[in-house]
Amino acid sequence: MRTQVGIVGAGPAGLMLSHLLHREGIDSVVLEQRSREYVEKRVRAGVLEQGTVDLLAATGLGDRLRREGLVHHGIELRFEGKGHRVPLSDLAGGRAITIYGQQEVVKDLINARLAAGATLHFDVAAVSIHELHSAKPELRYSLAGESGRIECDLIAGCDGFHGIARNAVPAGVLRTYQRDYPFAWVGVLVEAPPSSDELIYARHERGFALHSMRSPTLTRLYVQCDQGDTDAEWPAARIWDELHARLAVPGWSLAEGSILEKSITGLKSFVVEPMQFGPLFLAGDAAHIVPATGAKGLNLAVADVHRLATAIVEWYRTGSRALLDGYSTACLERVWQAQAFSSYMTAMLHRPPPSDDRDGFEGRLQIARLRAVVTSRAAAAALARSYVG
Ligand code: FAS
Ligand code: PHB
Repeated sequence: MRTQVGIVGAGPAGLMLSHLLHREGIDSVVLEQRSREYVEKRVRAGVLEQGTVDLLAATGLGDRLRREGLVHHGIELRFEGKGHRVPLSDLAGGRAITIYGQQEVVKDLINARLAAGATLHFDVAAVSIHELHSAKPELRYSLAGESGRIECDLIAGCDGFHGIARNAVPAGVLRTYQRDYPFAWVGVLVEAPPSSDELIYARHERGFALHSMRSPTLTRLYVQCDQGDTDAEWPAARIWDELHARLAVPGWSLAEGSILEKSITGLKSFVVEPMQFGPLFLAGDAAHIVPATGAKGLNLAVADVHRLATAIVEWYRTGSRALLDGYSTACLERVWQAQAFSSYMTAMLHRPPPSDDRDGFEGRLQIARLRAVVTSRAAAAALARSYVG
């Protein structure tokens, strides 16, 4: 089998890349290890930056997003028992965020690709990448017990942090940067109307909490837990106790409801440089991970593949490799800005382990940074511009 671009992974990065290439008449094959049902059900990101929304809308994926997406013009920061609204759009040139679950983006992309007759294989096993030194790099895989090979011009590794694409690069070529945070998030999807119209980020002595949502009847909530905490250590009663305590401000209450989904997600910063090797290009979580505090993960993945698709189209149209050769450098500029913002938000809002803050200095710094944001328009504008992207 032959294709122009072989894509490993049908998450937001792989699907969006295939969609963008198709719109320019470039064919691709997408190989996904999980089932369609699995990837469409995975509850992950929820915040779309203005640029992501604009790209989805400009490429024919805006209908349901416009109907069901919740456009927000502000977020609330809560600390020391008080709430402070950050008017994002007023501070960031009118740009807004849209709440629209990652699984909805994935569903829209899969429907669009299948409607366009895409070669999109689910339940694919043993994907491997070969011949990166030749003009005909290859994907090999097993599907329904049959082994397959696809000769490609280019290969995109969109297979997330635990994928195989990064490992196809010869040893010694890639440099990795990593920070593992000593805490994680317990995330719950709750069948209850959101208790606030906007997102609430809360810094509390007991730990961080986040109030988000997915629809007028679905609330998405997170509480900071220790790295390594297990599902069993966080029964519903404990989750609700911590949410009520950490989000509390006078005159406000959090609506409870049945927990439809619960997961514990570690917080990590990770970057690999460069994000390309010969005909192999890494995009999204395959190349970088950001702590979810900045709501950047999904948006970075989309930004990567938008840049990659543009470069690939340029190469096929003109033969120029300039944009392809500059892909990694251009992406990493944005990646490190997102890392910096996500690290700033994470440090400002999460309770450090007591051993890392014996005298409470870190806690005082957090309050000082939060007070700066809610008293200085310049500080608030800097946060707003980074947050809306
Ligand atoms: P993805 O990981 O989404 O997709 C990679 C795909 O490749 C997967 O479908 C996987 O099955 C497939 N794959 C892997 N190995 C393969 C192989 N060998 N062969 C074939 N296919 C293979 N971001 C936020 O902004 N906010 C959040 O709240 C948030 N929560 C998250 C919670 C969790 C548990 C995780 C893991 C991530 C979360 N993220 C969040 C980040 C997340 O949204 C990612 O940034 C986003 O999924 C990136 O998309 P992709 O790069 O496509 O990677
Ligand atoms: C979410 O709604 O899932 C969400 C929102 C903001 C974040 C992280 C996750 O920073």
